[in-house]
Amino acid sequence: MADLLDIIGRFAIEGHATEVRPLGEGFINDTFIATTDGPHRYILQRKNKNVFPDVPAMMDNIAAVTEHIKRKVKDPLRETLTVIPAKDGKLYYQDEDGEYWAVCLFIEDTITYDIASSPEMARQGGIGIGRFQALLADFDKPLAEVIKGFHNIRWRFTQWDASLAADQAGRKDAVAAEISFVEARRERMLSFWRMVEDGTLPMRVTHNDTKLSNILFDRSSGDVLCAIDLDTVMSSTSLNDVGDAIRSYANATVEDDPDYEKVALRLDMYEAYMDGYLSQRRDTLAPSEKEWMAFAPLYITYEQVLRFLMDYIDGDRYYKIKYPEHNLVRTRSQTALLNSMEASYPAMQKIVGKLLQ
Ligand code: GN1
Ligand code: MG
Repeated sequence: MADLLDIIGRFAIEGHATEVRPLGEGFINDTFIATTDGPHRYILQRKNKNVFPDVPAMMDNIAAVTEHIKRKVKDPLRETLTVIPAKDGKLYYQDEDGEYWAVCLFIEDTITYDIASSPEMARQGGIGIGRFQALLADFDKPLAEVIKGFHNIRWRFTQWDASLAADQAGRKDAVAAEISFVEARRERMLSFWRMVEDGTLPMRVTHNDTKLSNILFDRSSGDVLCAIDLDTVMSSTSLNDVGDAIRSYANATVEDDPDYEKVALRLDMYEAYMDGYLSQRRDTLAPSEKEWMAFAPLYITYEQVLRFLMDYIDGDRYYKIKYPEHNLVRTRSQTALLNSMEASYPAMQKIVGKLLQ
């Protein structure tokens, strides 16, 4: 492992770092927290260069978006991330092995969660992403597409077809049932995405990774503070942010629970999240966004099933895994969630309809 104290020392932090230790459970990057003899703690991340082909462009996106937000909020050091540049002014440091590192301020007195424990927490989460989108509604600089076709199911099918054809890990036959589940929904999902392609659904600045654990809550008030993990901030449909959030907030359990019986969409959490989100966005959404709002969680959960299963078929090359069948368990757990969402879809439509009245 690289010398973490040396690496953090390359950044324009206040004081000197005294200790650096691992933090959190991200699937993609390696994350650490650095204690210093100065006033702040910092987050140090090794950005995954297999996932992010252009880390400098990604950091430019993050800096541009956070600076925009900072100009609008009361407490700019708490209500969004603060990127700390390297001492040479770059937004990252590249070590001798070619690895990219980035630093931001650690926001004190905050907490993150993996499962929503109350509808109020879900409502706060909805407010958080609604506010994030609202603050960026007038952001007019171009953003780099940090991951090609990230939530574009047409592109995902291109990758999927190639994965199945290659069957690199020889696992395809063992997951025939899971593959059929994906194939049975291909056309429905493509027809949703077509509305993004033809402009029926507008493009907006979106977060694209809105799961509950990417939201900071104020430890004392319990109120939402801000969205973190801004790696995938890009242009997309706002519906994806809602869908990806519901995938975690409204799941009765964690996304990789191997006890599939425990997986279920909780309509109380769904309603609370949507109430919070729409409190910030109701007046600015296009009619098409309102019309397709309830479908968003189905689309993004489907995409997640496909991505987990594709990674399993590829031999676990994208997501970090904790045990050999982890990606298969993730696939099945998210499949159970999608089944539950499909059963609840009429009820979700009713809830959105009521909230939009
Ligand atoms: C990844 O980086 P992290 O752990 O917040 C992934 C998301 C998935 C999520 C599944 C860049 O998010 O798209 O939804 O795992 N991020 C990337 O939990 O692929
Ligand atoms: Mg992430």
